[in-house]
Amino acid sequence: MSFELPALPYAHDALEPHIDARTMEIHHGKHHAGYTSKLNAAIEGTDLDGKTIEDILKNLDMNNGAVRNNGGGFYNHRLFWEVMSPNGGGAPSGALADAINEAYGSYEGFKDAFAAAAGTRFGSGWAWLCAHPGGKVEVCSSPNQDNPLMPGVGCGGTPILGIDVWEHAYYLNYQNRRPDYVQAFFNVINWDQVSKNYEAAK
Ligand code: MN3
Repeated sequence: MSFELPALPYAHDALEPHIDARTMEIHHGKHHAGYTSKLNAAIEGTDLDGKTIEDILKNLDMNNGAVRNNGGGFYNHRLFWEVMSPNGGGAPSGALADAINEAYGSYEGFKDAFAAAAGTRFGSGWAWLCAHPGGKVEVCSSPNQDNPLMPGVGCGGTPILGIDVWEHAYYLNYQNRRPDYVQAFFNVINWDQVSKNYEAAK
């Protein structure tokens, strides 16, 4: 059994002007495809073959660089495409909004915390909103293609929302202006999907 590159749930240009079509083409068709094929090569014939990606990451040997980088890359980007939508933006609602308000005071408080995590992650990595068992939510960040499912990474919850802050995610359109990209990301967040992820994870 091998992992397959998931199809984008919208057209390459659907997130413009916030994320440009060329970035999406390269990011999905080259970067994510590369992580997927390298993950398959890394697990082929090992005892990881046939396991779910969540199982692989939760029980990861962090010294296994090929699975750490490419398994993380496979999982992280799959989540990333899913939590964006051309009909996104706005604010969370329901139980997720309650949990965000509990943790950060308000949606604006959450935005500040998330943007700070994304903005201060040095070099390449991700910022996350994670859910803990019981329903508490927490913002954290991680380097490279690590994510909080992996042992000892970030806040240790289940990622329900993530933003890729590698330069390949924004450089064509935003160059070095990572904060502008992060602010634009709030306009495409698919809160319906993030709520579903929250219900599944908490
Ligand atoms: Mn990426």
